[in-house]
Amino acid sequence: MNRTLDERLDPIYRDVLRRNAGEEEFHQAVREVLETLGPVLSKYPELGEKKVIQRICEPERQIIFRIPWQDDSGEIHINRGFRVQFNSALGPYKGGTRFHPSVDLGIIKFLGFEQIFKNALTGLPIGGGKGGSDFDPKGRSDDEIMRFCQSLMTELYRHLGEYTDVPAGDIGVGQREIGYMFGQYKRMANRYESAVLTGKGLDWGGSRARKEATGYGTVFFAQQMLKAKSDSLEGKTCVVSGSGNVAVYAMEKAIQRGAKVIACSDSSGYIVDEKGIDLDLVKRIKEVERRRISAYTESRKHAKFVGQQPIWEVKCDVALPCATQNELNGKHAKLLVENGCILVAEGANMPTTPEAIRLFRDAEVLFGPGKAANAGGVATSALEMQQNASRDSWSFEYTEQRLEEIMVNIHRRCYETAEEFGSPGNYVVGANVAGFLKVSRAMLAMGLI
Ligand code: NDP
Ligand code: 2IT
Repeated sequence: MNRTLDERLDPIYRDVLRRNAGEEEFHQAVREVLETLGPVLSKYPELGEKKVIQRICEPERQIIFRIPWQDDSGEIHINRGFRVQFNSALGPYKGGTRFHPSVDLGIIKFLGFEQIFKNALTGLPIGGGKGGSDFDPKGRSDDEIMRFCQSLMTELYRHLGEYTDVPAGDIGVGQREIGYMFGQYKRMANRYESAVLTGKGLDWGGSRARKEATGYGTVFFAQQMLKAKSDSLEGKTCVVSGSGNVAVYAMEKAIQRGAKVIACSDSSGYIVDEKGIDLDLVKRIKEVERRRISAYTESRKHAKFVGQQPIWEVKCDVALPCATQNELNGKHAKLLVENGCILVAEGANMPTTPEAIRLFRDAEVLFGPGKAANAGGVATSALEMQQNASRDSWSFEYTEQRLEEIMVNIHRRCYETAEEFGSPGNYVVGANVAGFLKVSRAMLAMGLI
């Protein structure tokens, strides 16, 4: 990765800045990819001539809509909904839905942009998209969540379809929300179209291992990175940020593969349990009771809750950021490096700032970017679509085995591509270039699209 963009890429980036003013996260995601594409343009000049990069940076379609809904007291609220249909060269738009007060167009565009390359890396037939709303689900009742999801889908359903656009979950959206959205889609479209959403419940078209897939996949990817260095997870101390869907199942698989997980967090702070995190307790607090992570210390008295401090100050061998974008900055990276961390794999999307990535590279810390390391979630969504298409449902063991094979293949593709393009060991280069080449080839084959 070069900090300065070469003369072919710099004008493209400037144009992205000009056309998408104020969308900082989108700029960051685009820049990170452009920084790795110089050698690709040198090897394949036709990609430059045909302006493939410029085309990829422009979403195919962006939908912004009003979501009116009523809370339990009768008060009316207006939220904003987004769906960015970024690229459909490889398949229907595919990507999650985020409910968080910070959501705006720039955040959905950064997520949709990264999704294009991530989905390409899975090797499965899925294009890239993302959606969400600035709705804050915290403290809302089940009924309020249902009314909100129904209102959102009343508008969005006309833009979806198993061959068009297939949303799933992300921050603030899990199986409960997917259920409410699926129910409303079914009413509006008058179609039981299972593969229009993924992350469904097992009784109504969901896939086994989808819930676990992103976190498990991140750990499978980390294992492959270690294996390439003749090392393993066995006995490693591990710190995982977040305590949502991705974090919980990253912790579960890390523990199953012999690591000791000692800390996790939510937006109010982190807990450290030097005896090893009690995962059943975390699941009960977060999945069943929907409480704050600080409640952990009520049952495990020796554990400590630390508010207002970064979890990255906890000494560890392996760090898995699984919460949100830009949660691990240069200062945090320095702490991790000083404390002897040897591997960082991104369960979240873009959790590591560009400065932190640079510091990890300089210190030779293994770094697995989200596009590759967290692709297991969307890959298993594609497996859910396969099961829906054949009206079948696979066992947990078989689905997990498919997931692990996919993660091994993604790792191999990134590793080999980084070598081929002159940056051995640089998974950022490997993931960006391998994903980009796959999408570009499809776009060139389809003419000027
Ligand atoms: P969840 O909503 O289940 O959990 C999110 C976790 O991150 C919570 O612990 C939450 O804490 C914390 N968090 C969220 N926003 C912030 C913030 N602004 N500051 C600090 N902490 C925050 O979401 P997921 O686990 O599904 O998603 C986590 C990350 O993984 C996201 O980056 C998402 O895009 C990415 N991802 C998700 C996939 C999936 O299949 N779900 C697939 C691939 C990537 P709190 O409860 O306090 O807000
Ligand atoms: O960021 C992601 O890859 C997701 N939130 C999952 C997308 C999906 O369609 O399963």
